[in-house]
Amino acid sequence: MVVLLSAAMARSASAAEYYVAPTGNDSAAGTMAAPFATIQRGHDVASAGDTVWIRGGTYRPTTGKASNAGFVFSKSGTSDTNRIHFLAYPGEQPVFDFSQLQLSTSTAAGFYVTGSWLHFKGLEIMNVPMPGGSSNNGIWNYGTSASPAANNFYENLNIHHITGPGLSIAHNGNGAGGGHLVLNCDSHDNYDPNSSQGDGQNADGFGHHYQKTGPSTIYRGCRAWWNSDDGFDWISQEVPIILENCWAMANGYADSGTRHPSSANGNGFKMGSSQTGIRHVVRNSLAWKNYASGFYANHSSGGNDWYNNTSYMNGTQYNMLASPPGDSSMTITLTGDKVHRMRNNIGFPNRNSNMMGVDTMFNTWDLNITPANGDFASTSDANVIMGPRKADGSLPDVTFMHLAANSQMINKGTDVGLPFVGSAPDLGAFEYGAVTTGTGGTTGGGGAGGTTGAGGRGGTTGGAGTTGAAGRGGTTGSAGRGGTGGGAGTTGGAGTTGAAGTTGAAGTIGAAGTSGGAGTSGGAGTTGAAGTTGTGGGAGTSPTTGMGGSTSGTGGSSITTGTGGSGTGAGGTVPDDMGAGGCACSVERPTHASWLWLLAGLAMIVARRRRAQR
Ligand SMILES: [Ca+2]
Ligand SMILES: [Ca+2]
Repeated sequence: MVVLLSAAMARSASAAEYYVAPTGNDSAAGTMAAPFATIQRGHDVASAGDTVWIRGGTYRPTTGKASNAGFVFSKSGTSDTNRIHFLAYPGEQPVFDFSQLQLSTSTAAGFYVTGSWLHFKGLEIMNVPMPGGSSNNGIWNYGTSASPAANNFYENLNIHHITGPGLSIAHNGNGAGGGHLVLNCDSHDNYDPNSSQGDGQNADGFGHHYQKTGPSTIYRGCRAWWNSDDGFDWISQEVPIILENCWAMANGYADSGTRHPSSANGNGFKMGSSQTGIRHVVRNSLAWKNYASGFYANHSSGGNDWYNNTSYMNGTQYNMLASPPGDSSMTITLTGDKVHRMRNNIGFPNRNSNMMGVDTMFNTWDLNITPANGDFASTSDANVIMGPRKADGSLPDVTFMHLAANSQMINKGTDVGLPFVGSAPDLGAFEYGAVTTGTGGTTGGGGAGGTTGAGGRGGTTGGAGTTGAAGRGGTTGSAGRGGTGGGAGTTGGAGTTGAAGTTGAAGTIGAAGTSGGAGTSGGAGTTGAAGTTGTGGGAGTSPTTGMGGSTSGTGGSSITTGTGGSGTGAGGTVPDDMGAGGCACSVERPTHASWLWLLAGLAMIVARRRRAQR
């Protein structure tokens, strides 16, 4: 027992690091100096706790690991603090361009993930093709009872121009799945023009489906725009999901938001259709210019909690359509503990549908507030909200749809357990006067090759000083990534192993992010989420492997029949049997001497005949 324990501790303390680069070679050692060529090779050699660093540049796989996937991630970590990490090398941007990938015609993906406790960070994934009528995925996290594909951490990914959902998480079978954190990810410009289910029918930004048991998943700080179908779609999901600080813009359109495909749905947040009546949470989120509804219950048989959202210029702002389980042809009115709860939401303009079966208070329509442009710091946006994120991966600072100082929606809300400034919560996604809310800890991705790791952040900025914005992790009980943050592998040095990042403590209710005090007011980040693990620097040896070429000569296959004096054919095998493969011998012509002998013989025969006739 002691021996086993010691071995386990030793392994944890010496987590390996591998490197992948576009100029690498899968036969190399996988070191910084001699990197692998593919993330697949990194996966195949990694174990729980290890980190695979992906260097910047473009990777263009042509042959997939499987017929339906560019890369397959089937290995697993063992816990939040012992994941297998696939991380962009600090300061660099790896791009996976799957446009040349040969795929089968069934449902396929660029990244096919069946393992658990994995961590992907900082990767750009694009152009997964569509050889048949099945809509394909950028990342396809697919769990079964045998392989739950649970508890994965998707962070700061940029997924776009996929012929289907950008990030699709699905759990089939009876096994527990879920428990993911999707943090600061973007999914945009996805479109499936040739879907067998209709033009543009399946290309969501984020899809999450079919999970029946297991822990909740959190989506935080994510954006979806210009996806032909929906921004976020939880259809057929039976375990609650928490979605917060997310933005959905102009979904239901293709070609950079300019054209509505005929079968595209076009909802911003499609938070149904549960048949068991589970309750999703949707808060502090923004929907703008989506073709159909900004926020949509999609026939769910149970209500969700919709708190402090802003819905602006969507086809419908909030559509709480409910149906009995399994029968979307009917509309029902939810009652009792199944009703939707809506608080502090903005509809601009107020244009909702199917609002029976909703417990609604303190929303613009309840308060007889008619929002106007003057209520907001800005109601137009020069693509900033679709623009680059901040250096730490959090959402860009915008004024779009933030409240103006004299807005009639300031302090008009009610306390739903979210941080607020002033005498009461405001309406909408953005509390007036609050310092930009932290998005929670990001990964301490440091220590690689001597680069100092950026520590995990316990909320990037503090909430308002007066209220001491509480960490949000605790309110759901599942944020769980607490504030202490990924520390840093501060040393790293060339070829030496950097110190591992420290593990973020679990989020607790109201816990402040530890490093959230930047700025004048200090205080805590709203989430206090995580830093997972910073990992250390890489090892330095670099044996290179020579590739021998094998050259085999081939002989001539035909043998010419000699016509001259030489009777030997050249090359090839010379069969003894003249009947096969050509003959190596020549046919000799009679020589001049033999002609003379022949003539002499004939003369003798003629002479004999003449004598006999006589
Ligand atoms: Ca959809
Ligand atoms: Ca307020």
